[in-house]
Amino acid sequence: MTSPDRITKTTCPYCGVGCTLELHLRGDFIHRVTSPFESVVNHGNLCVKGRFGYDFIYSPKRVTAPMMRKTPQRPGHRTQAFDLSEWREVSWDEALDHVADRLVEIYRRDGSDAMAVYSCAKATNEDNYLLQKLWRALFRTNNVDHCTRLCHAASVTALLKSLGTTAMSNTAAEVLKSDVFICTGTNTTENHPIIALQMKKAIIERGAKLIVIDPRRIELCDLATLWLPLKPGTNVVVFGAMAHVILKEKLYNQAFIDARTEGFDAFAASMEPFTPEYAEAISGVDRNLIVAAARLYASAQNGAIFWGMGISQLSQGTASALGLIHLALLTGHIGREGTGLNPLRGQNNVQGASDAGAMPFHYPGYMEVVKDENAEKWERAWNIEPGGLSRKRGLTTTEILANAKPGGVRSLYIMGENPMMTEPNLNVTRHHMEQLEFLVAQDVFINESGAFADVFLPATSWAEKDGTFTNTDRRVQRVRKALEPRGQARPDWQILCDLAGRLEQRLGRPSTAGWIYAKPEEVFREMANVATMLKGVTYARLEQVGLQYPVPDEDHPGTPFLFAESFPAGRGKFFPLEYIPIAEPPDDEYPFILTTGRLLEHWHGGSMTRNSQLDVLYPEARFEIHPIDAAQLSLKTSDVVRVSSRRGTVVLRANVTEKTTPGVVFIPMHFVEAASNLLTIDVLDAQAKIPEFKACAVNVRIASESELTNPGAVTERGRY
Ligand SMILES: Nc1nc2c(c(=O)[nH]1)N[C@H]1C(S)=C(S)[C@@H](COP(=O)(O)OP(=O)(O)OC[C@H]3O[C@@H](n4cnc5c(=O)[nH]c(N)nc54)[C@H](O)[C@@H]3O)O[C@H]1N2
Ligand SMILES: Nc1nc2c(c(=O)[nH]1)N[C@H]1C(S)=C(S)[C@@H](COP(=O)(O)OP(=O)(O)OC[C@H]3O[C@@H](n4cnc5c(=O)[nH]c(N)nc54)[C@H](O)[C@@H]3O)O[C@H]1N2
Ligand code: SF4
Ligand SMILES: [Mo]
Repeated sequence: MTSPDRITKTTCPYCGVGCTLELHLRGDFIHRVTSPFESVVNHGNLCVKGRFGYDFIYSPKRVTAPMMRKTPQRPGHRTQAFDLSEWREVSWDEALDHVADRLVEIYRRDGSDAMAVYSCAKATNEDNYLLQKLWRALFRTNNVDHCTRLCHAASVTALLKSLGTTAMSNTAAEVLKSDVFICTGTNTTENHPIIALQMKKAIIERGAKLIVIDPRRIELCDLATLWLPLKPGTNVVVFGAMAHVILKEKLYNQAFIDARTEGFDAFAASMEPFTPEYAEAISGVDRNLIVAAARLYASAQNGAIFWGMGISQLSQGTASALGLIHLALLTGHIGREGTGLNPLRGQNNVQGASDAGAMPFHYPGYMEVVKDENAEKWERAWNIEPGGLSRKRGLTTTEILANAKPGGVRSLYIMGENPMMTEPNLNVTRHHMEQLEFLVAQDVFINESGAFADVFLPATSWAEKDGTFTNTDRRVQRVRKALEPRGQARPDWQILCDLAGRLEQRLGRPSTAGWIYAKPEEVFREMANVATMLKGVTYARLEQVGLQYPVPDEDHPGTPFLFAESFPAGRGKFFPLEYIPIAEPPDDEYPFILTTGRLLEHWHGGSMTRNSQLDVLYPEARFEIHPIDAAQLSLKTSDVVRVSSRRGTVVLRANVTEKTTPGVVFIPMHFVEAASNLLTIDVLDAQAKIPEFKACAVNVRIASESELTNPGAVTERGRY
């Protein structure tokens, strides 16, 4: 093997586990990725994405020069341009001046409500902090959001309501101290593979017992003591029935309930109807399995709960997450090592982007925008006149696009997101995108959304910049520059500072010198001085190993688990719950429930992994259907099927597999040729505004090979 001329230690750009990477470099090329055995998060283990998924940065499809559309785009007539011949390469000055001119023109004409931005959970804390600062400080709007809205929004809403905080309560590796744990709505082996390794170790080496509650036969079922295969969207009933059993059999922890919670009586009364018999009728799970799961979890010494998108991406997402929080409050399985409530965060830096204030209701550090005292703190920090910052909650991602119309949102700036693959009901999303007056995309690739833009600004990837990411267990870790930027690409934070200077000038806002930073470390300091949970985090301290916030001062060692003494909300709150079925149940015309999700080898809309060698491992979308259903349709693996919902159609090859359950079919979300979001429904959870990605009704017809070029495709081209 060729020896490297240097090795750069950094953090994986894919998932929220936050594994440490060592990039082995020769000149300009990463020729190998390893991980040090002593890495705290992953002990030298990496999944296929961390090990082999880095090469998208060298893809010939990557765009590394600023670009402007040749044909001016008009609202209502905006089109997608994938072919670079439809773009004109321009200088950074021309691109940024144009962006500044157009944004200021729209702001002067239509005011703050016309301005909106999508921030980026792939980018660093520093990038995200600056983006929200820019729109808040200069355009006086809170219309700032990012993919967390499509992700754990319901978990966050439920955790805030009940406990007063949002992050995972424990360190993922503490599963090794749990004797019983629940995995529900998380396909952990594919989506958080290194945490799944720790779970397997807990079971195999430490004898822990696992309860899986999931409609699909995910890999962890092989190691589970109990698997409860519920129908999609019936979480509230199953968790309610578990609570019912715990209440009826008096398996709850009275001392904990008395000392640490409130609202128990009303909650207990609301659980009366949730008998195991009723739950079996609604969810399809054998009542005995529900009783056994309740007993096993309640009788644990250290019971932990891990969950993912199967909980939050439903119109009853908030209620589903509350159902889990209730189980922990009932049994007192929280506030100790190896117990707790663990929503596994998805993107490498979704926790950090949220902490950094890339959200419409909160400043950095979860300070609510509607409260004067919070706005005043940031007015002082950003040298803004008193009363200058908006006290009005901004729009969420889905609301931003839905408001793209005259009198509503007119300009959108997208830093590293791809709504044209990742929002629900893409035909409607496309219509909204077309209505925008001005659209900027700042990304590594011109993705399906950037193809609609007026201006494309080339950002560097994680390997070409410095900064920090915050992983799923609140661990702030360093990202280190290993390579010079490709072409003319620039780090997000630099692009934003350059743009901000131009905007300040045009807006005539007092120059605060607030946009001049020598390095990301200075950006981090500015944020941590006000967002006090990060106060004790410094780059110097992160040099060796990450720190888990809260870190209130520079001597504080970090906080591996939360709630030992109390909850930020004081007492943990129970809420009465009722069950509401999914918005679109199956019927004669659309007899299957479609659930969508992920594959180990791919990432969301595919910009990164489909431009990587990983695409060779899993090159084509597959439609998963159970053998019983396949037999009725006379369908075999590799046959071509046409799958339709009331909103759209995709054509793809079938995979007949017991990984799914009868009546439930699955399409991964990664493939533009068969974009699952053409089918999904855009109903939202009323409280968290998260779409119901996990359940809609579809029908299935056998199709011919020639139909494989997708009739409802969101893009004109086959793929990147
Ligand atoms: N390889 C890879 N890894 C990733 C990602 C990726 O794109 N690719 N994305 C990252 C991101 S942003 C996220 S948010 C995470 C997501 O990680 P997961 O939450 O594991 O993601 P999904 O694949 O959406 O799987 C959700 C699980 O919920 C189950 N489910 C579906 N409906 C229901 C239901 O009604 N009730 C219950 N209890 N379960 C249900 C599904 O069967 C599936 O097992 O993954 C992260 N990791
Ligand atoms: N049907 C269905 N839809 C879903 C889901 C589902 O389960 N089913 N899950 C939802 C969830 S949980 C999530 S999190 C969303 C994800 O939704 P998105 O965030 O929209 O998806 P990504 O494909 O991860 O988009 C990230 C973009 O960032 C770019 N990028 C990478 N690094 C950088 C960088 O350093 N700087 C900049 N500027 N850009 C960068 C990539 O090229 C890519 O285009 O999808 C949601 N959509
Ligand atoms: S588990 Fe997540 S962080 Fe670790 S290597 Fe895989 S994708 Fe990267
Ligand atoms: Mo996510």
